[in-house]
Amino acid sequence: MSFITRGFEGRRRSREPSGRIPPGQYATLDFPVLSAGPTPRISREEWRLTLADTTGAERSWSWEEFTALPVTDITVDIHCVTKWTKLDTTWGGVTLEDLLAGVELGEATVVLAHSYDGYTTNVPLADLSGGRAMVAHTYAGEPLEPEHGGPARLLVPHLYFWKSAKWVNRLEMLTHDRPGFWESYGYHNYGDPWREQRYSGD
Ligand SMILES: Nc1nc2c(c(=O)[nH]1)N[C@H]1C(S)=C(S)[C@@H](COP(=O)(O)O)O[C@H]1N2
Ligand SMILES: [Mo]
Repeated sequence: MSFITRGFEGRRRSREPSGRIPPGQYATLDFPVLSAGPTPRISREEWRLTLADTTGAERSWSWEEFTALPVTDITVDIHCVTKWTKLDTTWGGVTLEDLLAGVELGEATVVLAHSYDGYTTNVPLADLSGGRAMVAHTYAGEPLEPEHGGPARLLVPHLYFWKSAKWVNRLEMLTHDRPGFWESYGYHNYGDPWREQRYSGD
């Protein structure tokens, strides 16, 4: 009799189909919290989301106005540059398409997202179209927790997760690209996990 050791792996690996895990990533069931600083506590009463177009004109939503906008639910995989991937996360929020409806985009090509903690990140406007991005206020059917960006965060799941600004409060339309926080510290300007664009030069 022999012990069958075929298939033994010293390290437990994900049984997920490898086609869903971008290069260099591993799947996790945890939801790690990654923030550059302390979690800002923003009450729904004081919360506002402001959108500034390229002319400098602004429009803003209170929590009540924002949550009255049409809600879209999505299930997506998220990929952090620190190498964890979390499959099948479910979110509810307002797609950028719904948010930008009626906004004069002019020559804008990029959105610079600003957050309550001072964080910024830049995302091409094209990547926010087609229902691929939202300002999310719900995670797994519950109000988004402060640690994960609540009351609301940007969610751009097809790019590395640093592009998904937590505690977002301002979306600035730009005609010329400008790096955000991590982008100016050497992270890739675009951040496609499938092309492993972790750092500038990748
Ligand atoms: N406002 C803000 N947004 C942020 C960050 C941050 O420090 N501040 N960290 C980014 C990084 S590097 C990652 S990986 C994700 C982590 O999100 P999580 O804590 O919900 O996992 O948020 C991104 N959004
Ligand atoms: Mo990150």
